Amino acid sequence: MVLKVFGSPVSTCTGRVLACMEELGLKYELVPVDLSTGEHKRPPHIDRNPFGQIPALQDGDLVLFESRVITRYLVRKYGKATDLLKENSFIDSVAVDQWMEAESQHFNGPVSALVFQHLFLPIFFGGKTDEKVVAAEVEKLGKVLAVYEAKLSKTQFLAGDFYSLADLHHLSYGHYLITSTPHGSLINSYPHVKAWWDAISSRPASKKVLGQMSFTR
Ligand code: GS8
Repeated sequence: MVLKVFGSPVSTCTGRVLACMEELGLKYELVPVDLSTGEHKRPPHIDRNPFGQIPALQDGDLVLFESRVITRYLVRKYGKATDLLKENSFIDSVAVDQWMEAESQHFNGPVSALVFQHLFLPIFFGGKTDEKVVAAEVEKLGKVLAVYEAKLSKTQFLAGDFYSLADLHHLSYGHYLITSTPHGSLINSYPHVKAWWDAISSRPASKKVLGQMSFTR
């Protein structure tokens, strides 16, 4: 039974799942869900994700939503060889948990707000970038990246000297921050963050997924 991902190749949360699948070398089918027609708010998609969002994963009879849960499921079920959760080491696995949480609690907020202001708001909602919101989010992101810089000056990747889901979870929003907002230079202003970003975004699995993530305006 082939794994099915319901989503869109340009969606950040779908991209998170696809990057994990590529990293694990899994075969999958990407089943498009068209947000522009509201397909995500109606059956059958609303039965896959009761919050009416993408992505969702179907693995046989099991259907899951929440991209960061789907990646953990995939690593636990199919990822023993790569072990992107480091579950063979209690201490390393806790470090992965901690930095996965840092991504969702600290990095995701300001970065997704900036991507919304510069990319999604103008192209999908015909809105105008609010520079006051942008300034506040840039300040928040700068503080987060200063914490990342301090950590990445001690270890090559966030959880340690090994690539993990904690790093992978940053790929899609990091990509849009760099390609679709004027604030990608924030990454470059922190040398260890920049070296980390170059390392994680140039992995073959990352390049394959991020290469599909662009919008024509
Ligand atoms: C968020 C999903 C989400 O925001 C996850 O899976 O990680 N915490 C969830 N999906 C967006 C597309 S961004 O990739 C979405 O479906 N937006 C449409 C909507 O909310 O109506």
